[in-house]
Amino acid sequence: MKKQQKKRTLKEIITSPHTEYLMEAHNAISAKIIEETGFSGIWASGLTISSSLGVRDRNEISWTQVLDTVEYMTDAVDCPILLDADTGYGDYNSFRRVVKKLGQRNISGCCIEDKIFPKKNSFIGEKQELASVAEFTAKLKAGVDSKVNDDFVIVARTEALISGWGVNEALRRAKAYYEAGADAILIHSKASHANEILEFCELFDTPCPVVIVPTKYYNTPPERFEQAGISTVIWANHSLRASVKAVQDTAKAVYNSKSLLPIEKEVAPLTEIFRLSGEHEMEHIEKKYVPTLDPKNIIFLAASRGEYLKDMTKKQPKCLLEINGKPLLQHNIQRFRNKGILDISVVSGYASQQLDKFDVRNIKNDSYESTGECYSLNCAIDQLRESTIVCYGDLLLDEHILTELAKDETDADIVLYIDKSNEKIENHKGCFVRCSSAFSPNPFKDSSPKVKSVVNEDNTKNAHGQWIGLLKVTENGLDNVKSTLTRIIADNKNASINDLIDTLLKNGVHAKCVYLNGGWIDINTAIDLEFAKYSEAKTA
Ligand code: SPV
Ligand code: MG
Repeated sequence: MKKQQKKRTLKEIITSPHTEYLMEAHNAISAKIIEETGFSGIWASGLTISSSLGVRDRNEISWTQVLDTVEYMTDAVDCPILLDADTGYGDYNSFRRVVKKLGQRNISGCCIEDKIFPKKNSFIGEKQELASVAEFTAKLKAGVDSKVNDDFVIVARTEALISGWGVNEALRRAKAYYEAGADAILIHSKASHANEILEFCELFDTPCPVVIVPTKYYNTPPERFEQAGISTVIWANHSLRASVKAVQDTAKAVYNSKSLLPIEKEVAPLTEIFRLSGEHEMEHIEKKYVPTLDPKNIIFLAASRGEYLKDMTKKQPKCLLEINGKPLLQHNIQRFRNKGILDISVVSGYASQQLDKFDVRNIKNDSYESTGECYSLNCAIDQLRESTIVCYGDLLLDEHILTELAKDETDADIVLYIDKSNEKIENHKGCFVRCSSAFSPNPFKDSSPKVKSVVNEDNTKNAHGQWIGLLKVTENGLDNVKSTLTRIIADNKNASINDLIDTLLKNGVHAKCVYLNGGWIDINTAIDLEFAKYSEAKTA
């Protein structure tokens, strides 16, 4: 498995000679936005992760729930994340496991503060109790010993100023934490000016990076921090606060107007949400892993009445003959849809309006009585696209033939489905053909036979088989098939698909032969229909 490498390590950031800036995020989408804005890294804030989950900043969620959240965040970005790990979620032993797990999950570092578990947010109440230096340094040491990689950063945060112990106590603690192995010291303050922070920086004569959180002394110009040699500034909660305000304003406007009109232009477009969640990658990923649905669309040629069926097709076309409670066309529609071929056209002629009720494209050949199959196919020429199946509307195909169709990949121009039998079938319209080799059960013999020529009806003994009434036009052959079709019907409006195949083969088209051994019925007579009912009942 490939391990995600961060663009820069958190260690590089905290030890850089310039002041660096981290901004808060509380979930993956906010992390992504912060990274794209250009921030060196992300502060995964305990306060905002908790409150975005609707709970208080008092260790109300478990540390594994924090870990899960921050894992989504780190997966979404290439910049490092510093997790606010509160007090380490317990004693030194809990912290050992936290450090190990964070490292394993590709979080760049964590910050722990010298308060007592369960902690409270620094801006709540006064004089919060601090952990002893001995206890906290032991916890730090245990964390340092549990790092799973050397780049993992442990920031030690002292709340000495927050709890009112003054700069000297903060310095004493910071020095001890550094000596215990902390990679940086976070000195926190809730004063509205930066005086105590700047004083701390001046007196802190330890070669240890200093991190600050100017939530309350926000009016200090950034140059002051830079002059003071501060390593890293954290904007600790502003993504959440910005989104809370934006959601409140939007919700209010929609609620009051009962309309999206006032806000539609103010909110991020949906395309932006798709972009942030990485939707664009799917096109490439789908190409790599999802087998293309080949073919994509089908044209049924179903214009004829089917006069051999006499009264049965007096009021309806042949493709609507009922087979075990369902019209033949419905059987076909369902079967092809199940194979992912959703784009279905039917060229109708006799009683064409009866096909309107089906959920397919009904293309009417109004001259069906005086024209042939090529003319019908030409009526659907706009639907003849790369990888299109053309199928007689009176064919009923076994499941295995459809599976064959769906998986078949080829660089041929057309694919012809050929039954290996050369026995004449009464009224079946498909032509007899010769191929580059006869059907063989030995797959090594000729694994890609080609159809070479159409054989005269009177000489079928020479044929390798007969075309069943099913073909596929591939991307390679599309232009050739279309132009040949146009030429043929300009000459002869009654031309059949056999004529089209014959002309294409004579012109040297590359026609792949897929041999079949039964598994299809061309319904032309009452006997065919009974046989179709019988075989459907058997497979149902
Ligand atoms: C946080 O963002 O959760 C912090 C910073 O710890 S503060 O809220 O200032 O304590
Ligand atoms: Mg916090």
